Amino acid sequence: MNDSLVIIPTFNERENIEAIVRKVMSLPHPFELLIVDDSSPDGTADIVLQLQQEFPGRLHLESRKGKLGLGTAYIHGFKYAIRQGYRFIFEMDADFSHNPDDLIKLYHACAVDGYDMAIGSRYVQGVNVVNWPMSRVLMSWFASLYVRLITGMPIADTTAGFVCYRRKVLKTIQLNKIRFVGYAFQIEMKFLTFKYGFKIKEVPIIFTDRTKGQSKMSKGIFKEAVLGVIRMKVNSFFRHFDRY
Ligand SMILES: Nc1nc2c(ncn2[C@@H]2O[C@H](COP(=O)(O)OP(=O)(O)OP(=O)(O)O)[C@@H](O)[C@H]2O)c(=O)[nH]1
Ligand SMILES: [Mg+2]
Repeated sequence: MNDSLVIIPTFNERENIEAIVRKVMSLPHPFELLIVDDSSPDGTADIVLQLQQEFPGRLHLESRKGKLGLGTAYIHGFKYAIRQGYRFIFEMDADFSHNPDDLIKLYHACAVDGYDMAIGSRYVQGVNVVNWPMSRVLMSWFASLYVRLITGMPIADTTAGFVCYRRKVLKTIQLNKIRFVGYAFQIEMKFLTFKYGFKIKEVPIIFTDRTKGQSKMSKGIFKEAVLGVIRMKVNSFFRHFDRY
């Protein structure tokens, strides 16, 4: 078994899944991959099952019984990673918005430079987003600013979904207490990592809009986040963040 597990949640990613699996498998570091698929009606999981024969022991699949949200898919994956003993655990999208080559940079930040969390960040050096309409860039940037102001965490890209965690971070954060199920889950993970005093590094990356498959963004995501971030901050006043 290798020390690193990359978790990719999927819902209807038939057009991307084979290419992303092959790309990760071809990287110079022998990453293992866990696909957490929510019974995609387009048959994403069947493609993974086929590919498993080509990459025995390196490509893992967890299938859940319906679309249960990005956050819970990751928590499912994190628990799997802790059980299996991986030391470095990554989050990445299936749609090539995150360049798999950058996994090496995130790994380096944690495994060599000693950080506990490495964030593939769009906003740490200017704005590095390609092919998003200006409205979406602005929305994302202002969302990050809003979160930074409310939470006080010194992170430029608070909603980033391209992350490497050192095992002890995921073991310390009480995963069962994570409130958010959608994209705001990304904010909560960073907030908890920050509150527990772990060392966080933002690594500049270039984020590119998906070219294949469909977006799962919806307005409900914002509703969850806008008030949820305030609630999260208030709740933190009543919680102890001691590490044992
Ligand atoms: N398992 C699971 N995966 C999901 C769910 N929602 C989204 N995903 C996956 O999470 C990743 C990010 O979702 P995207 O739809 O790309 O979201 P986004 O990047 O904000 O939006 P676009 O890039 O515009 O599509 C992708 O790999 C999706 O397939 C879900 O409910 N369950
Ligand atoms: Mg995407």
